[in-house]
Amino acid sequence: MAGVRKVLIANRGEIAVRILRACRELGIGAVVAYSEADRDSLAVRLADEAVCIGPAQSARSYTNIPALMSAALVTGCDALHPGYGFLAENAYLAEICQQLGITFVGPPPDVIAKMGDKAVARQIMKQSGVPTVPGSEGVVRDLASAKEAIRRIGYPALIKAVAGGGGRGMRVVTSEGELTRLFSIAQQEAETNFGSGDVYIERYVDKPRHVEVQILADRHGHIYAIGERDCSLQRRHQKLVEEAPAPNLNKKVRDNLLRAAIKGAKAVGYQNAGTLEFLVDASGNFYFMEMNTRIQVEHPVTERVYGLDLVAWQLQIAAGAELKLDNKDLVPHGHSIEVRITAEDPAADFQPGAGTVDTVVLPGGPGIRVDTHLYPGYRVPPDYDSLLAKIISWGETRDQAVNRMDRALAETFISGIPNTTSFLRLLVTDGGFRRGDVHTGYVAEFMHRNAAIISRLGDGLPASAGWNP
Ligand code: MV4
Repeated sequence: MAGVRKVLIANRGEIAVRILRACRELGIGAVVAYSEADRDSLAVRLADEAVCIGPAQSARSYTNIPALMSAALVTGCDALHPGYGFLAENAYLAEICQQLGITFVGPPPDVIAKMGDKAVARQIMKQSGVPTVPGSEGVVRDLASAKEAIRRIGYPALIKAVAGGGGRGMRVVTSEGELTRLFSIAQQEAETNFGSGDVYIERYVDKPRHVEVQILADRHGHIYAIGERDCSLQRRHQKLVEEAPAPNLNKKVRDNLLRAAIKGAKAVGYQNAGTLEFLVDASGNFYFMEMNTRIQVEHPVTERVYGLDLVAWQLQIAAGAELKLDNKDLVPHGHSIEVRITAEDPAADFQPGAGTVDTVVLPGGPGIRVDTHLYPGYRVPPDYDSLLAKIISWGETRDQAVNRMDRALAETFISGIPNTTSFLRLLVTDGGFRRGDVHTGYVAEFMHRNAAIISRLGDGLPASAGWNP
């Protein structure tokens, strides 16, 4: 056994607190690495030990590998947990950890590198029989090759920039005429925006759902799919709401999806916690998109319906423990929903805000969990992502989970900085969401339908009926 006795938490915000809690659950020591901007953070205040790794700018602190490694070595850590974001999917960090004898809490460096290259990941999945979106074999260089590729896959098709990502650099074409007009424009746009004019082509999946499968794999060959999450409610590729299990997913489709995910994870020699993302169309066809080699923001909904502590398992797996689960452990119990409260102003096109938190009233009661780094008087630095709190509800049924989320959001009150609490309450009480009628275009449609209400959120108008300040 590698053994893990003291972990460097190479992250900030709510996930640093989450990792710290997992360390405490396991009786492992923890050191919080923090930037100058995070000196007064909750993670630092709760930590046994904390070490400053540099200035606010993340390039000089949270993504500075020498600074992190020095922090780990001087504090005597034997493991490093990267959380999500920052260097969580950086193969070099995993590699350097290995060389310094520090256990990286994640998969081996070569697995991170392979899954980090989207073309390589897709190729490996395709070869091992995991469905991928039908498309061109690699880069399409000219119009003639584009026409040829689309002859096989049909219209509508999607031109994607190789160097794009996060939904940027995609162009739908619905006919050969449109392709002829747009192909060279798409190449030029790719060159201008991403520094490479390389594009490829895929069949366009209309109104897909984003469904992802949670993988947990130990270092002894045990590998499990811990169910799926639906993360279709996104705004500009930022997730707003996630849930487990995915609503209205045909049982056969679900079984095949989980089987495919296990097959893919086995094919890459996966270890630790990871996620395979799929697009699922209205007919139940699913296609591998990418694999995330980290713990994800939305992991709590899986924890809630499977009764597992995924972060604690990440640490135990890294320490060499065996993970043995029965079929009965792999049956979800009830339904769980997460919303992400961010420091953005929904009435001002979600403009991010920073500042000092005044009042924080967090929800509780049956079926509610809150993961947050907020406390009254906390100053939200402008330097990092805007996540403030995750509220996770649970119910025996999806309806109960939605009702409890509605109640929880009504109880929630955060003042001093803009936040999305009332917007999220409006969203989760919307009719389509209530029916589980979700897809990746849902939020855009919802915003359109509710533009008048959303533009006045924050004026204390609707959706804040619970807490009277
Ligand atoms: C697609 C697609 C439809 N058809 N590919 C957006 C982010 C990137 N990871 C993949 N994305 C998409 N790829 C084909 N062939 C629709 C999307 C998409 C999307 C995917 C997942 C979650 C939210 C999304 C929102 C808009 C578009």
